[in-house]
Amino acid sequence: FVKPLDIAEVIDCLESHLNLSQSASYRVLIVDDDELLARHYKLVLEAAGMMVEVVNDPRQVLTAMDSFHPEVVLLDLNLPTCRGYELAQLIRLNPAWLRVAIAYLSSEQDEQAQAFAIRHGGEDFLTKPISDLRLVSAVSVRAARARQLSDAIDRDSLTGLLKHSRIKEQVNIELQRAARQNKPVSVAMIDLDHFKKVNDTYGHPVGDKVIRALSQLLRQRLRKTDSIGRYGGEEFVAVLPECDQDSAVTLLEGIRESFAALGFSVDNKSFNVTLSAGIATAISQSGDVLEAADKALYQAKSSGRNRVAA
Ligand code: GH3
Ligand code: MG
Ligand code: MG
Ligand code: MG
Repeated sequence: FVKPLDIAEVIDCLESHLNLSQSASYRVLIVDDDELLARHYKLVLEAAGMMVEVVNDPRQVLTAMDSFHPEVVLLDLNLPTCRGYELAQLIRLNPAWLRVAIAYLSSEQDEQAQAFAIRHGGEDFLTKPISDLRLVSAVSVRAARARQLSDAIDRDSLTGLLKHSRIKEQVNIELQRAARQNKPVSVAMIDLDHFKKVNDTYGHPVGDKVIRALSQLLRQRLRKTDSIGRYGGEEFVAVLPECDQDSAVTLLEGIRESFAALGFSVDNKSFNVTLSAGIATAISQSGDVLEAADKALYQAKSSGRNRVAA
């Protein structure tokens, strides 16, 4: 005898085993011409903390992919103007959507038809009718997996911060957004001072700890909408949307001070490490902000280190 589970229990269970959480708010795109049913799925998934968009007309799928950036796509197979697997194929043609998990959610019972669909772009076949419980479990497991893979590609393993290429991309995305909205965006380039000496004196593993400590501090201090990347070995880039130069300087001054006050210790010896930061702010689309931040960082270094320059 197996005790029937309720949704709350399953979500609890998923949270503890897969490190899922409601705050993860996975993004799910539902493609189904049955408006009522799609709305029901949406409500169920939203109740489990996910962000859901519904597309009833297959012609709007690519636009929704572009604007909503789903992590999981649930595709109906029988649609008015096409078959679901054709949409799966279309999605798979674009490398930008490589990481999206595609599952069919259809009342198709024929195994041949299901297998055919799976050979054409989707990875999985969920059959209707589906219980709320099955839907939530199936989608959250796939979303968690998709995000894990995505993070493995985008994030640095020592710090969990965005890798070089991704943070550069993020700078451009935020610059474009800022120009569109006519708002400022600031970029900070942060570099540890005399870090070679830290490694030479205390060893590379201790140096790694210092790098991790700074990344943790940055994560704590920055906003949810900010992005942080490990730009190089002991060099970091923070992108701060809707943050003007004065606010960016104040923020980085606070971080600089807190970091300098952090004590590290090895074999009863304790030491401190400082950082320097360069800040550049773009108001409307202007020159290379990263380059400007780098120049400011150079200023901070050459005028004595342990300071913020803009
Ligand atoms: P400056 O104040 O001018 O920045 O001096 P610096 O010694 O920090 O100079 P530089 O930026 O040239 O040196 C960076 C050092 O950081 C060199 C490298 O050994 C060390 N480093 C880079 N990546 C890592 C890492 O992942 N772990 C550790 N422990 N050290 C690293
Ligand atoms: Mg249908
Ligand atoms: Mg350095
Ligand atoms: Mg450096």
